[in-house]
Amino acid sequence: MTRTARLIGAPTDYGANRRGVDMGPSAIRYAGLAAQLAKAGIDVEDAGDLNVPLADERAQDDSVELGDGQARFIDEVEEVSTLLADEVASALRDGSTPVALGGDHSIAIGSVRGSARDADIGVVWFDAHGDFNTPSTSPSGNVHGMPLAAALGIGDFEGVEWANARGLNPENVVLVGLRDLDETEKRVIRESDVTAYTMSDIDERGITPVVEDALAVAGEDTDGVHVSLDLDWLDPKEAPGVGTPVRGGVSYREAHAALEMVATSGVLRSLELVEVNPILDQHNETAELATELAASALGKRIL
Ligand code: B3U
Ligand code: MN
Ligand code: MN
Repeated sequence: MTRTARLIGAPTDYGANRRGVDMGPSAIRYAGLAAQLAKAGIDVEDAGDLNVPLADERAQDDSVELGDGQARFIDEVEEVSTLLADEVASALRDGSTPVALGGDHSIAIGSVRGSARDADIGVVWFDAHGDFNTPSTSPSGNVHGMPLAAALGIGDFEGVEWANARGLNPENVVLVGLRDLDETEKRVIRESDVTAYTMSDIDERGITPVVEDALAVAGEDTDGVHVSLDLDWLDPKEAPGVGTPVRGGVSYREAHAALEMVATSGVLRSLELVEVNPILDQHNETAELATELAASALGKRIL
């Protein structure tokens, strides 16, 4: 059966410390995502963009308490997450594969929650960062460094209904390609039951075995896997247009190999592309890369 991808734009940067990622959905659409997917034999629907609160109306005092810590723009993040969770869940109910276009990585709170609404899911998180901070451990207060802790209800996020993803067990969460973690965040990851593969694991074992394991762990006893692709997973040479570039990321070929494996595994339930920052990009190449990688994940074949 042909897959139908439903694009859902989440033009928000409330979770990030730099402006610009709110233009990500436009940049990715402009890079030709719909046309590329159609060329690859995937049916495409475009649900348009979520109605994100206007940044110009941002509160002056952006730091909000949550639990024992601080999270910037948490009310706006909640609003966007709630809208996105509904859109993702309804795409799935209609038999489509939701493809959320960020936006900063805080949108994952909504996409994971939406994907888990009617199912038990796993998550594969391709990222330089752990995104495992809580408001108490975060050095920045930026929610894009917290979405996994939020979805799993860790620390200050315990019992925060709008953020927690009910059908998600930490045993089915796998991080891939880590290379920039905060000290306390490391401890929170180690104390959790998630699986984390760093860039060192990829260096030692190669991308293919690592991603094979990641998909197996995420998919075990679940109804499908949400794949979250932070473009800063790639080396900044390949993906310069991201808010927080970190040297030493995966190559163009490694990224395609990984996302092609996502397609062949058959477990993909929902996908998101985040942290594309057109202001920092060169000729929209990071958005184009995001587009190509989405096509690979959704089943584009070379031959
Ligand atoms: N871990 C840091 C930095 C960071 C996380 N995610 C991004 N940056 N994109 C933090 O602020 O939590
Ligand atoms: Mn991230
Ligand atoms: Mn990142």
